[in-house]
Parts: sequence; C-alpha cells; structure tokens
Amino acid sequence: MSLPTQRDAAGQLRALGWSKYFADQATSAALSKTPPVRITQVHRNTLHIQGVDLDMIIPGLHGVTVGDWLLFDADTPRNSQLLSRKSLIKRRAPGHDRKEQLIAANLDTAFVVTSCNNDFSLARLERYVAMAHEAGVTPVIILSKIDLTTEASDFAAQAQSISPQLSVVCLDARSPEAIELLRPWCQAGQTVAFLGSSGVGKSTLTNSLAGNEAIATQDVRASDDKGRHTTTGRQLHILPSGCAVLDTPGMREIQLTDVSVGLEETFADLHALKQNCRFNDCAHKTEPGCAVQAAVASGEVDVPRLQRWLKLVAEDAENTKFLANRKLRDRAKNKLEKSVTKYNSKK
Ligand SMILES: Nc1nc2c(ncn2[C@@H]2O[C@H](COP(=O)(O)OP(=O)(O)OP(=O)(O)O)[C@@H](O)[C@H]2O)c(=O)[nH]1
Ligand SMILES: [Mg+2]
Ligand SMILES: [Zn+2]
Repeated sequence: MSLPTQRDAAGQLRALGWSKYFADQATSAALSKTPPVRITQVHRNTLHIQGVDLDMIIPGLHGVTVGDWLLFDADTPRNSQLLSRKSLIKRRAPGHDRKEQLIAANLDTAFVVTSCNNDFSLARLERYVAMAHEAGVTPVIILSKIDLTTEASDFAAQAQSISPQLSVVCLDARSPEAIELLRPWCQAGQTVAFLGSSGVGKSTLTNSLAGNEAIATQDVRASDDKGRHTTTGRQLHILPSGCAVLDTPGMREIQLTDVSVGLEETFADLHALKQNCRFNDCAHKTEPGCAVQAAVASGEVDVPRLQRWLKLVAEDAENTKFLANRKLRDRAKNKLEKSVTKYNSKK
C-alpha cells in the first residue's frame, strides 16, 4: 500500500467532516501517532470507523455514538480518545428503562422529514426542532411526497408556523430536483442527518444524494401511510461529493430530555411573553397577571400551539428530573458496589 499524499489525506479527512474545531483539540504529534477516525456505525459490541485510507471494525467503546471523532489508538483501540463534540442529539429512549440515548454527534444540519400525508404532525415536528436547537444543529423541515398531494402548500404553511426563521423544503425525494433543493446544506465537509418516522423517504433521499440505489427502501402501507421500518440501524454515508449523510431508522417516539434551551428557541414568542407574567412560577393557566393568557385573549397567541408548548415543557421537566434521579441512584449504587468489593477484598 502506498502512503497517502498530504493533499489526499486532507481531502479524505474533509470529506469525513474533519474541521479546525477537531484539529484544534490535538497536537500534530498526537494526530500522527493516533490518527483521527470517524464512527460511521455503532453495533452492539463493535464500531465501524473510517479515516484516511482506513475503514474497519473495532471493539465497542462506552458512551460514543455515530458521528463521533476518535484519535484512534491502533495498538489498543480501547484507549482511543473521544474528541469533544460540536453538537450532540439525544433523546430519552422509549421503553421501561427510559435511559438517555445518544442519536448522533457532530451534525451540522438535521433534516426533519415528514410526508404530505397522514404522517404529518405539527407537534412531532416541534419536538424534533426543539431537539435540534438544543443540540446546536440547524433544523430544516423536509416535506416529502409532494407528487402525491395537491395540498403541499398547506402542509408547508403549517410547518412554517413553527417559526418564520425555519427553512421548509417541499420535494419529491426520488426526483433529481431534490438534490438541488438540499444542496445549500450538503456542501463538502458538512454532516447532515435525515430524521423522521418510518416510510417518509429518509433512505430515498440518502440514495438521491449518493446518486445510487445502494440503500434498501420499501413502500408504505396504503391504508395509513405507515412505513415498514426498513432501515434498522444508523449509518453515516460518506458521499463522493464530500458530504457525510446519516440515514436513520424511523423513530416511533421522541421523548425530550434536557431541552429547555431548545424549547425556548423553538417557542421564542411564548418564551418572551412569559417574562412578563406576574409570578415567576406562573403556569399560564388561571394565574392573575399572566401575560401569556392575556395574549391568548387578544388573539395574539394560537391556543393549540400554547397547549403543545405547555405539554413539551412539562414533559422535558419530568424526563430531565427522572434521568437526574436515575444518575444519582446509579452513582450511589456504584459507590455501594465499590465499597462492598473493597470490604470483601479486605476480609
Ligand atoms: N411518490 C413518492 N414516493 C416516495 C417519496 N419519498 C419516498 N417515497 C417512497 O416511500 C417509500 C418509503 O421510503 P423510504 O426511503 O424507504 O423511507 P424511510 O424514511 O427510509 O423509512 P424507514 O427506513 O422505514 O425509516 C419508498 O417506496 C419510496 O420510494 C416521494 O417524495 N414521493
Ligand atoms: Mg430507511
Ligand atoms: Zn403566565
């Protein structure tokens, strides 16, 4: 194997999403001893990593996710160092243990995909947008399947009601125009992800950007437009154009945790009003001097939107508290286990 030329190496790293932000975290000596690699897939016990002339599977590491950068220690992979993240998207996992689940690291743009059909839900879009804002990732709403409806502009107007600053793009995911419409966010060196329910066209869009049909897609159920959960794992695809694209499996549920800042940004109008309520702990229901209710009375605030906001704020507070308690419990348990081990070893 011939060694890559400097220029080659720089080009390959850039296509993987490497930037000054990461380069600044290591000395050049460290970078040549432990080369930077990006995690493109996380399996139960292994990680798929890609770097300059490097594409391999290594044993799993704790607390990492797709999109993370490592300084790769080839002799002892488990000593590889995780670089500080530019952004991190996480949610509270569904199911009983309700753990925090890391979804993706170091994204620049989150394309939140929904179709112009029964999949559309403003409340769900708001969740995704709040999650992206919290993570420091630019959210872009994509409305797919415009070829199957005559009401695309109605769907778009609803999505735009979340915020006038939000980009909303309507497209047919299978068409060549889709690539043109997404190009502003998909430049070389960028990392983008497709998020959304099953069957909305995330893999179709990834294929369109890649210019091939490498990823499997499957039609949705005609009765209710629900997808068939075709994609089962998150995978970062490094495209020849130099953009890194994360295709994800349809998420049934996104429970918010630790997104108070994201909610403030997503509901900036309501957040601004809230500052004028008479009481700091105003619940914006029947309290005297509530600026939010006053805005509702004057028709300035849309009631369903207010209700969705209150619901998300309550959910975030509850999940954040639950996870904080859980972390405390886990820490206490670890401490106890350690002291028991110590005690036993003394015996
Ligand atoms: N007509 C039309 N069909 C589309 C469009 N986008 C996706 N499809 C079709 O919808 C079906 C589902 O698309 P996928 O790309 O597999 O959806 P997905 O979001 O990756 O779904 P999961 O992997 O299950 O999460 C496929 O049959 C696609 O061809 C579109 O804009 N217009
Ligand atoms: Mg898919
Ligand atoms: Zn109030």
